[in-house]
Amino acid sequence: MQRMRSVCPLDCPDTCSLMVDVEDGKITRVAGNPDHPVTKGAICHKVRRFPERVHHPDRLLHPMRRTGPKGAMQFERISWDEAYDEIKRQFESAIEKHGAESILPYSFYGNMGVLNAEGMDRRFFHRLGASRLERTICNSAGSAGFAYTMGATAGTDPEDSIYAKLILFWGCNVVSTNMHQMLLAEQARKRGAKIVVIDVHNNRSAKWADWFIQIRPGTDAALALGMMHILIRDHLIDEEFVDEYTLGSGQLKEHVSQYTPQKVSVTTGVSVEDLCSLAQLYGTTTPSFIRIGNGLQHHDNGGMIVRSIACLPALTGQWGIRGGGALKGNSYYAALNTRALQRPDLLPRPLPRSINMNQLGDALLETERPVKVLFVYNSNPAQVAPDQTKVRQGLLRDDLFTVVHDLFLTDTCNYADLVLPATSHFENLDLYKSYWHLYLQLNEPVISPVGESKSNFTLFKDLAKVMGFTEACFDDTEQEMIETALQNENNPYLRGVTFQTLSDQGWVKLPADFETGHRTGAPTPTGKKVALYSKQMERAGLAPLPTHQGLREDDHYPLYFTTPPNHHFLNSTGGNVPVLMAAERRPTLQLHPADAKHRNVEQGQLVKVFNDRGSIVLLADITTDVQPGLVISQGLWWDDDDLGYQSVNMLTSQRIADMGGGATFFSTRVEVRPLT
Ligand SMILES: Nc1nc2c(c(=O)[nH]1)N[C@H]1C(S)=C(S)[C@@H](COP(=O)(O)OP(=O)(O)OC[C@H]3O[C@@H](n4cnc5c(=O)[nH]c(N)nc54)[C@H](O)[C@@H]3O)O[C@H]1N2
Ligand SMILES: Nc1nc2c(c(=O)[nH]1)N[C@H]1C(S)=C(S)[C@@H](COP(=O)(O)OP(=O)(O)OC[C@H]3O[C@@H](n4cnc5c(=O)[nH]c(N)nc54)[C@H](O)[C@@H]3O)O[C@H]1N2
Ligand code: SF4
Ligand SMILES: [Mo]
Repeated sequence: MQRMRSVCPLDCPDTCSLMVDVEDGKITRVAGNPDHPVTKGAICHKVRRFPERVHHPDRLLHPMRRTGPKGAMQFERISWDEAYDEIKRQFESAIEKHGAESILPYSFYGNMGVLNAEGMDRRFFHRLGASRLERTICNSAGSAGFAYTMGATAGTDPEDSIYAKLILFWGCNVVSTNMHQMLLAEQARKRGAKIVVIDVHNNRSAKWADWFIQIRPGTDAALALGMMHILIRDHLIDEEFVDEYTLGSGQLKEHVSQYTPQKVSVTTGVSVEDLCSLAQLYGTTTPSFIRIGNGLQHHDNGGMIVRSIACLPALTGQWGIRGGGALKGNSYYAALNTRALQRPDLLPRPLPRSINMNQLGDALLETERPVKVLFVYNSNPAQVAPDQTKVRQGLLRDDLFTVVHDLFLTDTCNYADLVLPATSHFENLDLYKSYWHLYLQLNEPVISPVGESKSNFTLFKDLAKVMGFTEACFDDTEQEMIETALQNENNPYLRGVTFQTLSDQGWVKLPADFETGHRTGAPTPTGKKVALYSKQMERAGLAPLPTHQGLREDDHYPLYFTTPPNHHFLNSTGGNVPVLMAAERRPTLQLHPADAKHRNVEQGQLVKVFNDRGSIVLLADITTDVQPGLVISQGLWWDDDDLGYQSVNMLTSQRIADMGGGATFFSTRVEVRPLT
């Protein structure tokens, strides 16, 4: 038995360091690395069960070609050479008849490795001249809102949150989605901190917190503005900090006078009493730390919600105090040399069109400038993309050639013409950054590729040769690419970080300094000050001051429908691992007793959930964990014909959020009826 170091590749903020046991070329155990300062030996159940995923009996072992109609999951084995020949033929034919823009790559972060998620693939598709994809399905609205306010997606070092005396988890289900932030908050709690969760439902984190504040969907900006109103009214502002480090405080003070506690209470559903207590607690506790989640920004007004919350720490002078501040995402600190890594200079001029990944359905159904070849990797769009009725209608097109590179026959493979087997990250060399903690980590392979599987890196390097691309960048080895990526002169935090140190130590902590980092360092577009009033937003046609804006979904359907992740899957990853499925039991619809009674729905009954976009069947779970007017289904389950289950994204919209081209999954409205 050999015990080796690895990194968790999943799209999870924690980016854990792993210790992996390998026997006879197989992984027998995955555990948390006890030496890693953030992981500290603890990992989630999902990844402890990774041996069952990596050596799953359904793991794809060789390329396959479709033999039946689309949607019938009939394939025959072919060789890699045959697969490459076919891809080349399809690319060339699409380019000749419709131009290279008729080829669309579709990928996300199924594997967060820098080379495999946003490295050789980018070089390849840039050189090909394919349509560009805006990868906006996850955090882009909120990150844009945070950056407008703070100047960058840079917040508090989460390791410092142990010093906080008050922690707000705002639209963030940490117990399930960021477990090491929960463990750090536990340490803070032992030192006397109070933990508050602000959420639309009483989720696992709300149950663990000291105080749960239930809020109506999409009204968090109003709550933040109500807090500002009270902070100003009760003289709880750090005037010195505000004068020195913010812009537009006069305008903000005048603006928030309209957000009276009574008015905010009506909008948010939070009582005046709770609102005042929260504002006073926030205004009188130092250090205070806000972990801003992704859930609250999957809304029409998601950018503005995060932008509004991001103003709070500046008003009470929390930046520059160890343990104070806020964190939406920390990707800024680990900014790599993306120009060298991804080679955007290989793109043709004029630049190819760019397609928002949240509007895949429309893109596939577009006939003027059609997509003729869709190339999917690191993602499962037939589950995760909104408005599945349209997505699947598009995927079913006979004149669309679809390639899917994955480890399993996902629901997307169901529509593929070619399926290509992908390695797991345990089989690759790659570099990992985190969008939460400040460690860069190197992942070296611990087993050889399973079957004939290839990494994304190898696949796109091979395809470059197949297509006859002669640029030297397609000869790079993994190590060369990592070395290139680390050379970013514009990022002082990367100075001195080398492949060798990463290989020797496994990780390096980026030396972000909480004092200079935030008091003056955040390179804001408004002269290194926190933009309470944002001229940049004004220029972009957005409200320059934090503002509550309503959701845009047609209110023809009475119930809000929110579909956040569950505890045991990672998006749709893990939805085919029996032990994880068993832990989640079944896809359910949680609804409040009043809403159930009104519709004659009984506990455990099958219900139809529908709107104009589609209709799905779920098992009713009647509970006061949700508020009246809101129904919740957790987790992105795989389609199951026996259960009659289809993706919750049948009901969600391709509508784009107010900023960053973000997704609006949680602004959906539906009606529910007992299934007859
Ligand atoms: N176990 C597990 N962990 C994961 C994932 C997973 O699928 N499973 N996915 C990973 C990924 S890709 C991401 S982006 C993160 C997401 O993790 P988080 O940042 O925690 O975001 P969500 O879980 O989407 O939503 C958090 C909470 O916000 C609530 N919410 C919805 N609308 C609102 C609102 O208007 N206001 C407020 N205050 N709350 C609202 C949701 O119901 C949910 O309880 O988790 C990562 N980690
Ligand atoms: N209704 C609703 N929809 C949502 C969300 C929600 O909360 N509610 N969350 C949204 C968010 S925040 C996100 S981030 C997206 C996530 O959407 P995706 O990124 O598509 O996430 P997954 O469903 O995990 O699919 C990742 C796929 O990549 C594959 N994969 C893993 N490693 C590799 C590799 O090395 N190579 C290749 N080729 N494939 C690999 C996995 O097997 C898996 O099938 O979903 C979004 N969709
Ligand atoms: S999914 Fe998240 S918590 Fe689980 S092992 Fe991976 S990084 Fe750690
Ligand atoms: Mo995400």
